[in-house]
Amino acid sequence: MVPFKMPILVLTLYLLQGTGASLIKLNGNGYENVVIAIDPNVPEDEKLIQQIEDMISEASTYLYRATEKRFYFESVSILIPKTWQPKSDYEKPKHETYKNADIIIEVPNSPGNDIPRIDQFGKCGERGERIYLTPRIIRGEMLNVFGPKGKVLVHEWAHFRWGVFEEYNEDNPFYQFDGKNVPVKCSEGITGTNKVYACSGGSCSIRDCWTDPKTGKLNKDCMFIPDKVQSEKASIMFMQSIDSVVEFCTEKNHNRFAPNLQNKMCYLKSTWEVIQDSEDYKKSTPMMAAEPPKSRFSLKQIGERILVLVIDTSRSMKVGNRLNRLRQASQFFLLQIIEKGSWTGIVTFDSSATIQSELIQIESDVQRKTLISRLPNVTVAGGGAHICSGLRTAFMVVKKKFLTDGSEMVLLTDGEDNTTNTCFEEVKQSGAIIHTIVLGPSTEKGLEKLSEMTGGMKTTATDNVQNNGLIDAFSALSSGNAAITQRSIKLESKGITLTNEGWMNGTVIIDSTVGKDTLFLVTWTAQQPEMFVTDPSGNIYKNFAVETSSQMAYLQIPNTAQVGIWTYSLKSSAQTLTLTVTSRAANPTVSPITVDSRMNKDTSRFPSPMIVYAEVRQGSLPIIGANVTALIESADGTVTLELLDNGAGADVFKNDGVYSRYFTAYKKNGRYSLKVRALGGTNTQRSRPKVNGAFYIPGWVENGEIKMNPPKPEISEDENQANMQSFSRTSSGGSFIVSNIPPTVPDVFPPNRIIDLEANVEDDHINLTWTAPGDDFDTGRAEEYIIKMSKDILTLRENFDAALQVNTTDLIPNDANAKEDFMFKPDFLIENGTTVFLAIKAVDKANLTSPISNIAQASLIIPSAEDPFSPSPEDPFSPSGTSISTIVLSVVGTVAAVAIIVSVTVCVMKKKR
Ligand SMILES: [Ca+2]
Ligand SMILES: [Ca+2]
Repeated sequence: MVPFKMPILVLTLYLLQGTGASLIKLNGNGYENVVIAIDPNVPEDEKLIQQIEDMISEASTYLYRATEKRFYFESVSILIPKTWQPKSDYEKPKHETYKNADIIIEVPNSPGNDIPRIDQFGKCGERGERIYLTPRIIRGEMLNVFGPKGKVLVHEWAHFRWGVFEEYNEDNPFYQFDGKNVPVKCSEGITGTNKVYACSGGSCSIRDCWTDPKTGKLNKDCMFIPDKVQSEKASIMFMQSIDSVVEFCTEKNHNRFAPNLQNKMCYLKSTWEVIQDSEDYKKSTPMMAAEPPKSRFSLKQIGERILVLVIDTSRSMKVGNRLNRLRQASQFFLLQIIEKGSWTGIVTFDSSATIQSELIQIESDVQRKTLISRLPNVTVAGGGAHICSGLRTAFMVVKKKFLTDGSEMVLLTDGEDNTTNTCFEEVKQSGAIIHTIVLGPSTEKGLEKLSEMTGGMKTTATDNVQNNGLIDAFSALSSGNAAITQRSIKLESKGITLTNEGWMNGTVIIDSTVGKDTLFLVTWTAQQPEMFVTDPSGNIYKNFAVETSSQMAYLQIPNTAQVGIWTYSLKSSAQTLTLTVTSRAANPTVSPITVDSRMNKDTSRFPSPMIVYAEVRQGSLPIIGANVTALIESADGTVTLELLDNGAGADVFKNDGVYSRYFTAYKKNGRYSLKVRALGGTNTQRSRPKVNGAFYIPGWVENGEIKMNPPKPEISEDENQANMQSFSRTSSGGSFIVSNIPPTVPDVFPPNRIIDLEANVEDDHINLTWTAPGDDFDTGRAEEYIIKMSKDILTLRENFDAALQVNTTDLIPNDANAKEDFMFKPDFLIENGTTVFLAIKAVDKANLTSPISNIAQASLIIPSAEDPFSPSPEDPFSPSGTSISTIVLSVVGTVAAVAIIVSVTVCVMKKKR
């Protein structure tokens, strides 16, 4: 194994789990409960808090104006790290945690790399995950590059809240239009100049751009440099840094020809049109006042973790050996998952509740063992379950020492209680966070609600022991506020049912980012197996601690576990075995590789599809090239899906470390749970962070003079490319409920929308490439493709069927996610300086059609030619379907000596990040 070379990586809290759990509410016109968290690695600086408040107040004014007096920031909580000096005006957080924070203030991943960014996985109009800013941006030190911090936040907010995309294109900043190279911009009225800024040997110079005689394109390092003083007001999603820019592009001034992500993802719509389609817009009416109301702030400091296990011991918990499995899982939680320093108590309930343990602060294994000894016994099992009395008693336990605000209740139940709504108000008032773990098939809605209204996690475990669901659910309960280096990281979670005497063998990779506190946990259902673990040097470990009555055993590896491949061997009689391996970061200053996963929503009504997302990252750096598999379990069995980071189908960005896939393999109504496994091999790389956020302005034209900003810092190739290593991770992605599935499922799923269509002209042919969709979104094989072209971009979007059809008789679709490549000779002359637009749809066996793809553009430019083409005698693009005479791509007229140079621009972003 190639050892992981550690660059200077600044540690950031890395958080995905529980996202979608934002606490923001739009009340009238004001956004309430926005949570901004200062990462614990940000050096203590009290002034930063005031600067964050200033940023919000500024942003609120910009937002109000940009949205025609519709939206502003009403109330914001700022989460202050535990390590910062306490102050009397700091409150205790309630439901606000680092996990559900909307904006994180982080130290940049390499010094000087102060770039605002946003995690946005979804389609046009879908909310983003979270905004990241750095202290230097908040202090106004990046003013020349990104503009005022309040405007930066409005730009990021539009991504985050309304799912709009960038209107610039960093990789391809120019495109060809009307025979000219023009900058990608929105609106077109933005003025500036195109220049090259070249530095060598310590001196820099500004030069003119030049056109490549072969392609007709501008040279690669040509940049658009905006004028400092101008009057154009749009658009915020292009360059919010320009002083005059205070609006979004609208239908009127949107540049639909610019090949940027906004046009690609949003069907050429302007950002303002997308905002107008949002739920926020629809449920609000503009205000009258010239200025928005003032934003309110609360400062909340993270404190110690306070957690109570609230365990259902009612009669129904005897089914499927639930109570013993619960003992196993909660023992594992108390031994390994819950962090040192946490206060923990235990309450059990059936028709009434009992305190099993008051709050104990975990300082060493002594307290862990004490708590374990107080877990309910297998034989305890009373009458019906009363969840509300369990929760009330848990609140009481907390109140003896602390406020209930921000305390966590881990509610374990089979959900056989429909009276939980009787204590909703009390739960809300308590300020406590309720995590629910549901055993068995119950879909009682009250439980979801408890988690939802308090920002807690929702997990589920079936009675299928082999899937290890309950232990997975508990392992997901590491603190939402602890630094990632303190959290338990799951490397493996597996189960097997042996029908005869046999072995459960396998390997686990310990990579260099983990290895502290490594634990192997084994459970069984009948008889204790023989257990061996071997480290990479061949040393054998047999000294498992055995809990015979709980049918479990665990092995703790002392110090830091050796990097490499560990093997385990369990010899057993016929029964079900499970194996779980967890560890913690090896180095308190190096972020471990993490995998976080979730579905795009918590509930789905058939036939609405769902999407699985898994983020594989080290700190903020994406890990690409990993094998990522989702296991989606229901009472009816487990479906396995390979997740892809290919920028096609469900996956919006290629190589951003977010692996995605559609899930449509619905079987029965009920509760499903998600688990994701990620394996890193020799193809795995750490990639540069995805740039998705405000544009880095290269410089300004001021009084006719060009003033350049310092060039954008880059992470060196070295740090990215050389870092290959193997790792294994397993992540629990929570649970979701599906309803309305008919007894026999018809084909209602079309092929997915193609979002990576590219066009190239090669001699007299047009070459198209894209990623194949499947029969059902990104699974299976489509039946046929329909390709259309037009000189008018809107004809393709609005009237696809009527546009000129490309003959695709010989084009047979490949399996989903394969690369498609199709070359054809158009039956017409492409005039110099014109652009043709192309789009594609896929059709499945049930004759269901995908939405129209992104629109690719192909342009012909002959540099320095006056007008080598005469006009085409007839317009082949007329939708009347008249037969088209064959016109050869040729040079007409007197300038025959001019070489024909055919080039192409493409209406897609090349996502080489
Ligand atoms: Ca991706
Ligand atoms: Ca289908």
